[in-house]
Amino acid sequence: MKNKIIEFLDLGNQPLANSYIKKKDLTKKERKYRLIVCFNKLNKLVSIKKTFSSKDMFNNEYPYRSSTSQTMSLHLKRLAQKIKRIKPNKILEIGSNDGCFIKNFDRKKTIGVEPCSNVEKITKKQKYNTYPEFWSPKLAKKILKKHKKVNLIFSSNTISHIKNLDEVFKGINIVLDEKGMFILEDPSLLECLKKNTYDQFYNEHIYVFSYLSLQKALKKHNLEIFKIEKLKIHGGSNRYYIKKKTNKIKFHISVSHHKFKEIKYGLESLKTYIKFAKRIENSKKKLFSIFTKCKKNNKKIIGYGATAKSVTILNYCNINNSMINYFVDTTPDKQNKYTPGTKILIKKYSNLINDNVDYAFLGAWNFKKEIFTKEKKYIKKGGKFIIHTPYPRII
Ligand code: JHZ
Repeated sequence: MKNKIIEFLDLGNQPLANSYIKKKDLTKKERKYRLIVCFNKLNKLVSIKKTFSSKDMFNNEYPYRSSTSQTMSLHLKRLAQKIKRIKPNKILEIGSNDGCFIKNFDRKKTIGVEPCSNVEKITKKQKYNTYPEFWSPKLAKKILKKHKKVNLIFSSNTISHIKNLDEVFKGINIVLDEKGMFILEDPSLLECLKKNTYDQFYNEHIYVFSYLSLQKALKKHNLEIFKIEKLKIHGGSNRYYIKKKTNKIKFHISVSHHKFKEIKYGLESLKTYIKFAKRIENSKKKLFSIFTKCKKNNKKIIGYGATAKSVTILNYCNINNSMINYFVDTTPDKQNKYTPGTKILIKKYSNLINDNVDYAFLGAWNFKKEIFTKEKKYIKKGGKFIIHTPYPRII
C-alpha cells in the first residue's frame, strides 16, 4: 500500500511539554517542533510525526508527579486492591513515577522501573526496589536474573510514551510468567476523538492507542488482549488485560464489544480522522474568541493546572501571557517557572476568591470533578471556568 502513513492534523509549532522555563532562561530560544498527527492505514496506529529521544523527555528534571491528584491516587489504590485479591508473587511497574501505585503494596512484592532519576529517588528513599532505567529487553533480562519471572506487570500512561513498541513487548515476554498478565492503561483514542481532546497529542504521547492498533502491535509478539475496562481517568482511558498466547485464559466479552464500538465509530477509516481535524480547527477559533471576549471585558483569567496537555492547547490556539495572568499548580517542580512556549508564570496554588479571579482556564480538565469539589466556594461566588472539551465554553 502506497502512502500508508497519512498526516491528518497539524497542531503547529510546539515546545516540548513539561519543559517548564526557569525565570533566568526566559529570553533563551526554546526548542520547538511541528506537531503533526498521523494515521497509519496498515496497522491503524495514530502517532505523532516528529519524535524526540526518550532521554530528551524523561531525565533528572522531570516535573510530573502522579500523586498530585487525589483522583489518580484513588484510582491506583482501587486497582491495587483488586490486584491483591489475585495474590501475585511479584508486581513489576513500568513507569512507576513517585510510587503512586507501588506504595499500595508490601515493599518486597514490587519492582519499579522509572527512568527519571529525580522521581525515582522518591521511591528509592522509601526503600522500594526501583530501577532508574528505561524499559528495554536488556533491563527485562537483568530483572529476570535477580527476581525470576513475575506474574503481574502494570503500566499506566507510559507505553504510549515509548517509540519502539517491539522492544517494549520483547521485554514483557522475557520477564512475564507464562500464566501471568500485563495490565496496560493509556488514553483511549475513541474517547479522544469523541471529546475532541486533541491535547492528548504532544511530544511525550507518541501514540494514542485504540484497541485495534494495540492488538496488532501485540500480536507480533504473541501477546493478546483478553479483557478491556473503560476508565474515566485522564478524560477517558482503557485498561487492557494482556496475556501470552500460550495462556488459555478465556477472552472476556468486553474485547469484542470494544472492537465493535471502535469499528462502528470509524477508527479504521481515514475519513474519521479528517473529520476530527476539521472539528479541532473550529475548536481553536472558538476557544480563542472566548478568551478575546473575556479580555475585552477586562476580566481576570488564570490557568488551573499547568498540564502537559495544556501546552498543546495554548500554543496551538495562540493563547499566551497577555490573556492568562498566571497558572496555579500544586506540583512543586512546576511552581515559579513559566509555561513552555507561552511563558505564563506558574504560581503555587492559592485561593481563587482572594485572588479576584473571574475565569479559570481548566488545564487539568481531566480532574474537573476533583477541582470543582475543591472550588465550590469560587463557583458559588460566580467564579467560572473555561474548558475546551468536548467543545470550548464557559462553565
Ligand atoms: P495531569 C502528565 O500529563 C505527563 P499532564 C504524562 N505524559 C502523562 O501521560 C500524564 O501525566 C499521565 C495539577 N493539579 O495528570 C497537577 C492542580 O494544580 O493531567 C498537575 O500539574 N490542582 C506522563 O501534565 C496537573 O494539574 C488540582 O487540584 O497533562 C495535572 O496533570 C489537580 C487535580 C491537579 O497530566
